[in-house]
Formats: sequence, structure tokens, C-alpha cells
Amino acid sequence: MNIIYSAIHTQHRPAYELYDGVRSVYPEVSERIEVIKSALLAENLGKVMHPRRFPVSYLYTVHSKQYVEFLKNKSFSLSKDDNFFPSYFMTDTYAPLTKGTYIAAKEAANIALTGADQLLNGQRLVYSLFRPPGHHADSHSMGGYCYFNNAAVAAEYLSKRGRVAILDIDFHHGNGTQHIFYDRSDVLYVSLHADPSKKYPYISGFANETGIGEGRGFTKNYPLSLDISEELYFKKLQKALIDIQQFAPNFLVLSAGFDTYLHDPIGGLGLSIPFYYNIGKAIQELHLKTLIIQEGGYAVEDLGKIAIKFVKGLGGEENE
Ligand code: SP5
Ligand code: ZN
Repeated sequence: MNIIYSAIHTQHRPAYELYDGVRSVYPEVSERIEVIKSALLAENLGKVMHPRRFPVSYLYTVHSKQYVEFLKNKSFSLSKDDNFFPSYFMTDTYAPLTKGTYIAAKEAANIALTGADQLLNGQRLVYSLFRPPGHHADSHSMGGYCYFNNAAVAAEYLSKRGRVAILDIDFHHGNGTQHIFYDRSDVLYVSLHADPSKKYPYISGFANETGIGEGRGFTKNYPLSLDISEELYFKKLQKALIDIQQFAPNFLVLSAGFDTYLHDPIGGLGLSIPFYYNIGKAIQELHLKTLIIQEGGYAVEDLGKIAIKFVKGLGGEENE
């Protein structure tokens, strides 16, 4: 399996988020990506490849030009230690701009697009490993540690060559991704996530959100209660996988967040490390060309172990 990676992500290092107006530790850190990369390499589960550079116009397929240019110009104008909340083009106080934000966020999109390209070139499974994550970023806004919606950029690119299903298993609902494809029938969005009446992003991810116009029926949400068992989680996952099977896509974009893990400091749905093998295996059984897109996951010390189990399942290995 190719792991698409670039060290440029380390240039994005926000000093803090504002939680209820108070400065709070920023959990979306560089180590997240580094531990996953090291763990996968140590287990011989992949080899690292660097992304190619795509023109900025690829971002305009899902984001407005004004938003992209604002992010770029504002980010470049900042000083080294600035941690800036602009109050426009943002949905919450969890995604500050720093000097290195644009370059890192743009590189994340390059990594997603490079992974998508490899699916087009016949790869079966590719891991686009980057940060910052993307699924909370909407066409005109950043939020929830996200700036550009990498999954959406990749899905849009792939949709020119076939039908695309997006499966989002991050702890949080991917409000940005859902909204970007809400009125479309050629890209299916299916998400399993913590009940939004209790957890971020609060505003979307309810079961009655199913799409609009042409897109009616092409969004599926599975909100989960916070104390769900692994057994019930697996049943919900199987339902989501049946939705995808019925859609019969040519490509699967997998928004993979590991913040559903038991000891995640932000999320935490009670899922154990070995259970990620089962999740990966169930998805693998769809036999779809699959692009893994990194979303959340903040239990830095265990992310490597989780990623190993997940990739072993996705790679069709017989044993975890
Ligand atoms: C990509 C992703 O997983 N984004 C998640 C964004 C959720 N942020 C909201 C939670 C903020 C929790 N901060 C806790 C500080 C308590 N003092
Ligand atoms: Zn998340």
C-alpha cells in the first residue's frame, strides 16, 4: 500500500483553540501523523510516497475562490507566533490561522489528490496521510481543526471518472463534506458519528438529513449514542456498508478518524484497538478501490496501533 505523506504538515502548529472562550490545549498536533507513519512502516504495511503538486484551481472545485484566497493571504501575512481567529470564513473557534496553515492545508489537499490519482492508475488501496484534517471545512469556511476539505476535493476529482461513495467514520459528523455534496446524486455521503445533539458539530448529522433536490437519498447519517457497544456499532456499520453496496460506486473515499477510540481525549465511543481490524475488514469486503483520508484521532500514544489494525483489515489480511 502506498502511503502518501509530506513533512510540510509540521508547519501548521496552532498554539491553542478557544473552548468556551478560554484558551485550551490544541489536540490536533504533528505527532498524530508521525506515529501513524512510523507504525505502518515498522509493520511493513506500506511504503511512503511524496505527493505531486496540483494547481490551486483544484481547490476551487469545492471551495470558493474568495475563501481560498483569503486563507492564503491571511496565513502568509501572519507572524511566526500568531494564532489568529478571523471571525469570518469560520464556523467555530477550533481552527485558528497560523503562518504555516495555508501551506500545510494546501499540501494535505495535494496528498488527497495524489492518492485519488493512484486509484485512477489502478491501485486498490492508498493511504493519504496528512494533517490538518478536512471534513468540517465547508465551501466557504474553516472549523473543527479543518481548513480545506481533502475528502471532498478527492471525491470531486474522482467523480469525473465514476461514481463515488464517501464513508465517514470519524467520531464527529462531517458537516462540511455533507454540505458540499448535499444536492448531488453522483456522490454518496454516508456517516457514522456521535449523536450531534450531544457532541460537535451539533448542527448537523441527524438521521433526517438525507439530501436535497437531485441529492435526495444520497446522504445517510447514522448518529450513535455515546455508550454504544462494539456489537451495535458493527451492526450500524453493516447498514452503512449496505447503503454503499446499493449505490454501486466505482470508488470509495474513506474519511478515517480514529477519535472513536475508547481513550480518545476529544471523542471516545468505547471502541477498542483490535476492533479497528473488524472495521477495516468489513469495509474491505466491499471490494472497492479505496482511498483512506486521514481525519481526526487524538490519542497520540495509541494511534499507531489503531492504524495498524485498521490497515490490516482493509488490506484483507486474514489475521489482525
Ligand atoms: C477533525 C476533527 O476530529 N475535529 C474535531 C473538532 C472537535 N472540536 C471540538 C471539541 C473541543 C474540545 N476541547 C476541549 C477543551 C476542554 N478544556
Ligand atoms: Zn473527529
